[in-house]
Amino acid sequence: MSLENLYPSPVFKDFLPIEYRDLVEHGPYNNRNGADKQTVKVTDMGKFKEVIEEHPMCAGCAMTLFIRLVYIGMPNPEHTIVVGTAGCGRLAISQASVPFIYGNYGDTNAVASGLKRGLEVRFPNQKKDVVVMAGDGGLIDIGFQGMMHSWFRKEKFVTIMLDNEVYGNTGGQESGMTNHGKVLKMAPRGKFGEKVDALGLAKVSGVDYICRLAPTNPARVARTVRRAIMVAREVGHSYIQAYTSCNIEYSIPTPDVMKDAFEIEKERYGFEEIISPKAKEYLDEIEKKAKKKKSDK
Ligand SMILES: Cc1ncc(C[n+]2csc(CCOP(=O)(O)OP(=O)(O)O)c2C)c(N)n1
Ligand code: SF4
Repeated sequence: MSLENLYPSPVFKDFLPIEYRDLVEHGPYNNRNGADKQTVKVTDMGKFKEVIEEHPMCAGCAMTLFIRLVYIGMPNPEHTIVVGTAGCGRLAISQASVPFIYGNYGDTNAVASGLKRGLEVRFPNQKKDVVVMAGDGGLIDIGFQGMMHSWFRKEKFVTIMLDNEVYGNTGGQESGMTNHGKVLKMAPRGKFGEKVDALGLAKVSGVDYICRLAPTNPARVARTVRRAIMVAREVGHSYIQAYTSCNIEYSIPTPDVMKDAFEIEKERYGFEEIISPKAKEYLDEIEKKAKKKKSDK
C-alpha cells in the first residue's frame, strides 16, 4: 500500500463510509505534522482513528490491547505488511487497514523471508517493513523450524510472538511456551516440559534486537515496536516476545486482566531488551537525531 492508494479520489469522498473517511482524515496517516512517519502517540489513543477498525476477540483480551499498540508503534503503516497465521491474534490483525498475509500455520517466517526479499527487489527506493505476528503455538511449536532458520539467516523483518502461553484459539492445549506443570483444559495432567527459553534461542541465533515485555506500559510497547522495526530495516532480525494473557483459558476475570499482567511482569515476565552492538549503534544514532529535531522546534 502507499498513501496514494489510501486517499480517495475527491469525487468519491462523500460516498465513502464514515469509518473510511475517518481513517483518512483522522488516522495515523494524517497525523504527521509534516513528518514522513506517523506521529500519533499512545497518550492520544481515543483521539485518532486507529488502523484496527473492530475485532471479534474476547472482551478484555490483553492480546487485543497489545495488537492495537503494535499498529500505533509502526513508523510507516502504509509501507508495512503483516504476516500471521491461525490463532486468536489474526482475528484482530485481519481487521487492520494494513496489508495482512495469512500464512499456513507454521509457514509465517518462511513467507516473510521471501516477501521481504521480493519487496527489496521490487521497491529498491522505498523501505517496506515486514512484521510477523503470531501466537506462541504458531511460532515455538509448529513454526519453530521456519522461525529459527529466519533468525539464523538474519532476515530483515520482525517476529512478534503473542505469548498467551496456550493454544487459545483451539480451546486450551499446552504450547512450548506454557509453564511447567500448568494444567489446562486440554492438558489435564499438567505440562510435562519447561517453558522454552525463546529469548535465549534468539540470542544464540544472532537476532539483533530482542525484547520481552508485558502490555503494562503502552508507550513502551509502541517504542519497542518502533525500535524493532527500525533495526530490522537496517541491521538484521528483531524478535519481540509479549505476554498477552488468555483470560478465557487461564480463567482470569475480565476486570483483573491488567492486574494479572502487572503481577506476571513482576514475577517472571520483566521488561528485558537484548541489543547487539551494531543495532545499538544504529538506534543511538537515529534516536539522537530524533531528539535533536524535537529540541530544535
Ligand atoms: C497446520 C495446522 N495445524 C493445526 C491448525 C489448528 N489450529 C488453529 S489455531 C491453533 C492454535 C493456536 O495457538 P497459538 O498459535 O498459540 O495462538 P493463540 O490462539 O493462542 O493466540 C491450531 C492448532 C491449523 N490451523 N493448521
Ligand atoms: S481465547 Fe484467549 S487469547 Fe483468544 S481471544 Fe479469547 S481471551 Fe484472547
